[in-house]
Amino acid sequence: MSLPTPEQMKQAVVQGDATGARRLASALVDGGADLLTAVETGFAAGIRRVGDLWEAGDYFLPELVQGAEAMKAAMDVIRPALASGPGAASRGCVVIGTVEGDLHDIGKSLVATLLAANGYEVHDLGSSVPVDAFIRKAREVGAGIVAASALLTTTMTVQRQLAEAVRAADLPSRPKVLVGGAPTSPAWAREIGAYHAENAMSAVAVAGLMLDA
Ligand code: B1M
Repeated sequence: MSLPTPEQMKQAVVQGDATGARRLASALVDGGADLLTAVETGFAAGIRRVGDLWEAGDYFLPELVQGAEAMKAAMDVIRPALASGPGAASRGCVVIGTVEGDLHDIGKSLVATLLAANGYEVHDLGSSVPVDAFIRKAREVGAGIVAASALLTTTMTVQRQLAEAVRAADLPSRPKVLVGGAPTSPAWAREIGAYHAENAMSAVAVAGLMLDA
């Protein structure tokens, strides 16, 4: 049986077809596909297309929500398979979340999954996480990395507050801050004294560099 094509995956999300997206995701897992590439070229391309249609005024909020639900349905099938990655021994401890006021958690969850799959002990606080909650958890678990996602230009400023709060908290584990999400950039990360990763795969590489630095 042939594997689903990126176009089929993209269309399932664009059409908000959660059942179809779940079925395609199962076929990818069962067929031994390269799941990260499939997500990026298929389902994620679909959700970005939904965002473009919404921005153009062709889609309204219900279609945006349906697209996100289809994407999540696929990720619910794919995440456990991605999570069975190579690493077993802990390479470091990461506290991750999407910043307060921001409900976008698909990209953040992908980053969390890949970090866990690559041997990091990951504490995922979810979305709309207050700065205080990041700090409390980082203190509790002795995190080496505090990782924050932001998808809105209005919420990326919370990443600056977080970076400042982490420095001010003077935690015994001296965590470094990693930021990411569509509106962020390496220049933004430099400005706020943090590290930056463009996507989930590079987050794994950057986390390694951060802990070695
Ligand atoms: Co929202 N939304 N949304 N949305 N939404 C965007 C972000 C937007 C760009 C759409 C658009 O206008 N084209 C726009 C933001 C505009 C701006 O700020 N400049 C927008 C808006 C405006 C809004 C609302 C305000 C809409 C409204 O209510 N009027 C509202 C805000 C709600 C809130 O958060 N308070 C809203 C709501 C929603 C939904 C709830 C419907 C849904 C989210 C569901 C969910 O996540 N559970 C949603 C969605 C799905 C999107 C789009 C279409 C897709 C986001 C996504 O999941 N992408 C998005 C448009 C777009 O991105 N083009 C959009 C797929 C994901 C795999 O990619 O998240 O970029 P991404 O993650 C990547 C990288 O960025 C990186 O790695 C990931 C994997 O490669 N990365 C990191 C992410 N986090 C990282 C952290 C790291 C490292 C890398 O280290 C810590």
